[in-house]
Amino acid sequence: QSDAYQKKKQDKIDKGSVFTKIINRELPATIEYEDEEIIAFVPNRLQAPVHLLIVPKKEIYTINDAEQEDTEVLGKMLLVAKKLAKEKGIAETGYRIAINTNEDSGQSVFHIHMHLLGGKKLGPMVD
Ligand code: DGP
Repeated sequence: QSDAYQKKKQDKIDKGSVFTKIINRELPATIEYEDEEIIAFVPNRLQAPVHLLIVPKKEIYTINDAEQEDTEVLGKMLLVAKKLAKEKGIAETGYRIAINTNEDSGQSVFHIHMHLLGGKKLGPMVD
């Protein structure tokens, strides 16, 4: 990681994640799913006609920071993605699930989130 990225990342971690603010209703968002452990909402910048973020309420910074005890919630996030894909009508046409990690992926929020993307023919995974 570059020094600049590392510094920005640490600043964001120290401030607390924007997703925790959404969970605590300190920031508005269009929430599409919520249970005790997981929330799903529409991102503030759509990258596909259907785009949702599936987020564990536990503030895990990156997948690198996930631990054995997070196994269950990480698995449940996939099942929430599946359910939302069906509800949004993209289960059969197709969709992509992605988790960005650190600088080369462009991760900008340091609270694990699964992107659910669909509603059009998606471009290549890597450009
Ligand atoms: P990533 O690049 O993987 O870290 O994606 C961050 C995602 O979070 C991106 O889809 C935009 C979204 N996002 C960032 N800040 C906010 C916010 O304040 N509200 C909402 N709804 N989404 C946000």
